[in-house]
Amino acid sequence: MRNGWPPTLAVPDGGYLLGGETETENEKPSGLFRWVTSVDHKDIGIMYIVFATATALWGGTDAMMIRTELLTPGAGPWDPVTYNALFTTHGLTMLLFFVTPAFTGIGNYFLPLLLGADDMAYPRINAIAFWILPPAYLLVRAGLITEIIAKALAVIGFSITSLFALQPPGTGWTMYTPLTTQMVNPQIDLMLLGLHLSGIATLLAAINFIVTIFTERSDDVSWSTLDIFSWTMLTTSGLILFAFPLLGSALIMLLLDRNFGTTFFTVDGGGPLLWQHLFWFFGHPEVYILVLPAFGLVSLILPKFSGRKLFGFKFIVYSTLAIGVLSFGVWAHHMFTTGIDPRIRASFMAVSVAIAIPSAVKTFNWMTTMWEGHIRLTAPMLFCIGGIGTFIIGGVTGVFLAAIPIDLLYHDTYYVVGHFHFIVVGIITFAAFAASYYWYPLLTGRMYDQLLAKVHAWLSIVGTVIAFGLMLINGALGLPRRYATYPEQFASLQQMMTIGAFLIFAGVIIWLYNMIQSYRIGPVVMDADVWNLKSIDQFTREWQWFEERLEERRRKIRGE
Ligand code: HEM
Ligand SMILES: [Cu+2]
Repeated sequence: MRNGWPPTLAVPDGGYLLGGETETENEKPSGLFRWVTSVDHKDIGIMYIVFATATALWGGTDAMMIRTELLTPGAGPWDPVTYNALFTTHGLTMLLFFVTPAFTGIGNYFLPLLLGADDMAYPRINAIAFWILPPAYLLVRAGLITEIIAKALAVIGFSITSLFALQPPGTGWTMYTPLTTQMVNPQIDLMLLGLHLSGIATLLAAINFIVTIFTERSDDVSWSTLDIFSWTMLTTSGLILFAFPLLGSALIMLLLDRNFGTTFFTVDGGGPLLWQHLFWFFGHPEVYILVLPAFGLVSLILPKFSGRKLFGFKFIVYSTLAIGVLSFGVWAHHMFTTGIDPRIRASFMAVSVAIAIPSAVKTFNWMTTMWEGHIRLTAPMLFCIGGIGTFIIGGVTGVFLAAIPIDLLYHDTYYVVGHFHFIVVGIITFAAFAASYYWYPLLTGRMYDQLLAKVHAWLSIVGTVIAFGLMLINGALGLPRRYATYPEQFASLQQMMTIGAFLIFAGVIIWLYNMIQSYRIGPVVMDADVWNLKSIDQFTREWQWFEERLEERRRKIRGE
């Protein structure tokens, strides 16, 4: 609690959550209607974040069920069909409905503030892009929902068997053909439609970001003074522009194959490999679409708690752009074992190894930023440092996988699962958590419980290293991924992985509690310089905006 203000003025303000302090915001309708009709970038940002939190919890439940099933070598408590559905929906949910909306939400809220813009370039399209997402997600999850409804009805004596027609999809998030063309389950069609719809939403949001950054910048924000997070969002949006239409087309082709007898992916047509080429030409850029905003957040937050400016700003921007370009040239490293021409394979190996260079540039710049700095180990900082550490492990294992001889051994083992989880849970989720703590005072006008936040950070770091570190080991020992059962000798390592996963999960529960409880009763922020950024000359634009709102509110209370 900062001094200087009488307690009567101690109402939370700034941030969006209390709303209603500028003229236009006073005219907003209240309650649910406000949210459904809002085109304000801050409201939409918050809705994205809430949506992403909900889907992450749902996808996280899948993960916990997967880990519970794997506690014992045999099948159970869930049967293998359910198990297949679990890793399918887990992957799709986390990649397309959690990470992407989470960063879109953070971008929506903060980009206009960082750019000095009034709003996004197309506020209405912004709202549409968001509102497409919930129905898209429900389509992907429809099987489970109808099943629950059917079971609930059965309890009260109604039996509607057609509600059981939709089986949860067991295709894997990569939806490889010929499996996906042959499975009769109609839920797969709904899933493909849902994914297509979500792709449209993602594209609309990306176009909005690009146009906003190009046209809505305030006069004093030039390309060289554009902040690092906006740079990464711009690059990510560019990748989306090229990658997602391709996914959309491939999904339509698959739907046509399934329902109208076309032969895009059948043996006498394009063949199953065509799907893999199309899918991974989307899929590899997609992993960078997910990770670049996380890089941006680490680059933005780390200097604030290192007491120094970001080292090599220009090179971080260049490396972002380089990753963006290169990421379209490596897709076949997911296909090394499919028997594609060895000469082509070798060139994909070269580019895949090369993409580690710009990644390493970032890592070294982050370390140099911390070098001889004044490190303050707040929760956002812990998550940044933890994220850099896990990214190093994820990146180095990626370089190993990019080497064809090693990939021939490790492909489709737990090693791959370990590799990408060090990145997707390691740096990506950690960066999102770092941002949630760093900007929490700005969003809510209150402070979170800092001790709980640090406990959360440590649980996440330790849990990640246990869960996914052991996956690397188990994979190297030859345990294949995606099976509901496994040989006895892997049992103890599997159980330890499950413990690691539950540590991460416990951290998430603490985070959720902290976010909600602090919003209700956390100490009110009276001074916009929550992190003492003025002293290190890093009191950036969004905090200045926050300070103005605090002042405005005070003038109002004083009746000026
Ligand atoms: C340093 C750069 C990286 C390299 C060289 C690299 C290399 C690879 C390779 C060769 C594979 C294929 C392994 C196999 O299936 O046999 C792979 C899989 C994967 N990587 Fe990476 N990777 C890198 C960074 C990343 C990043 C930044 C992400 C995520 C944001 C990521 C996410 C994934 C995913 C999701 C898969 C598995 C896809 C699947 O089969 O389900 N990788 N990586
Ligand atoms: Cu890849």
